[in-house]
Amino acid sequence: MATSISSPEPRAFPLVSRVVCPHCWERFPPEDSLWIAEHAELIGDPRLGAVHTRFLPSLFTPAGNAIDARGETCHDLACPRCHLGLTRGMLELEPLFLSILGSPGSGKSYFLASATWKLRECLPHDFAVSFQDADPGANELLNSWEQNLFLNPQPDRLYNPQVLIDKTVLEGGIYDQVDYGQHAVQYARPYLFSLRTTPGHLRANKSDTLARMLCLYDNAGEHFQPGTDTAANPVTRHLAISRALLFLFDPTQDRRFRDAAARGRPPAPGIDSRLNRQETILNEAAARIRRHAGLAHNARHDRPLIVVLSKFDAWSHLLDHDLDETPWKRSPTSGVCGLDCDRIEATSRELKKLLQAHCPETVAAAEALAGEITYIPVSSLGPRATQIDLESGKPGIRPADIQPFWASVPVLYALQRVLPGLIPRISRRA
Ligand SMILES: Nc1nc2c(ncn2[C@@H]2O[C@H](COP(=O)(O)OP(=O)(O)OP(=O)(O)O)[C@@H](O)[C@H]2O)c(=O)[nH]1
Ligand SMILES: [Mg+2]
Ligand SMILES: [Zn+2]
Repeated sequence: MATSISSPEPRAFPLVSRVVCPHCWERFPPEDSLWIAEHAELIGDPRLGAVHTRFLPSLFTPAGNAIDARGETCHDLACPRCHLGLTRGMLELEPLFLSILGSPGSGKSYFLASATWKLRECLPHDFAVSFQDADPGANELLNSWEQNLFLNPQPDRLYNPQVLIDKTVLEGGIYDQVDYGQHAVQYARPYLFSLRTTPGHLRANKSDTLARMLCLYDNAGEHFQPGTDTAANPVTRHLAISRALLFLFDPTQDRRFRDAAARGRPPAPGIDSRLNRQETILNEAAARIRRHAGLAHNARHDRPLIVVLSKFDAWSHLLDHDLDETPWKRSPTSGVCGLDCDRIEATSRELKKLLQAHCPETVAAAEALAGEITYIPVSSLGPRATQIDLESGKPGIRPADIQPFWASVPVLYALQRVLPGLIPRISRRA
């Protein structure tokens, strides 16, 4: 039984003025958060069914933890609207939502796994920013993908790509069902990372203002197709509150681009035969953002749009020059790196020309949606990882050969655009 007092001690760390639930996107003051009972007999919640009861506490321990109706000290919080669990960091850090969208099979899940793996390395090492799982439970699936690709116990085996990372399903285990009485709603589970400056950072003394909770979502491509955004299935509504949009455009799903890449050379192994009209995804995203953010029907979104051209290993020869290095450099004076935005933006101009030549309607759809657009090439796997299995004749991926290319750059660039104090850009004059 816990020792109880009626109100908690003041916290040693400040809370945000408004929490944003990463499940249902409700905004509420931190003191409205519910607590999750811990006593084994306090089971049953009107919204979630047979889980520990959610409650608004009146008794707290001296350390500020709520005490449930059976006297057990509680540690976990929940959203007052959807009742789903909230990691404590959501109360302490401003959220930063980034949306990843793209057609089925465009490479979103592979990109997310490669990007987070690379960010874990370069953010602390090069930019003096810690990047950590804010809720290891919530990030479990993504962690297992990273493990399959980068820490695989049998790295020399050739794996079916869907064994390493399965196609993202449209319903089931990776979504949470909430019962609002009259209707049930399915929410997408967020992946949560805390971002904080570390002592070597140029603005380490401003660490509080630059710390963020990065919230990312991995939807199934089908969720971005017209007609799939409903009140019962609002799984893409993060689009409207995202600080930047990452649209994965897969050139290998466009016949004209694919034909240009294949001209005079053998087809890249492992590229499947599906073709998609990908600009429809962008047009639908634009309609959803305008609807949910309350914008006029032809208004441009004021957030950066990053068009991530995926599977660069399969079409890199269409770019005129080599892009071998990572686009950031260490400052000899400060010891931390700055992002080479000039280089990223020069590459973007070349990619835009390439897209305009092969699929101009995608450029037009991007320009109708956003005022600031950057095109960035990414390969989540690198040029050697995908090979044909000689026994089955099917494509496979050998983890030992995975070498992502620019996988972290879209997120680093998005962070630079929305939070320049956190990720500095290289200044040529300086
Ligand atoms: N060559 C190459 N293939 C890739 C790359 N990234 C992903 N792929 C292939 O593309 C397929 C689809 O990738 P996913 O990440 O599952 O695609 P998705 O966008 O998440 O698809 P949905 O979950 O259906 O929406 C994978 O099975 C990989 O074989 C890449 O960088 N290069
Ligand atoms: Mg997926
Ligand atoms: Zn909620």
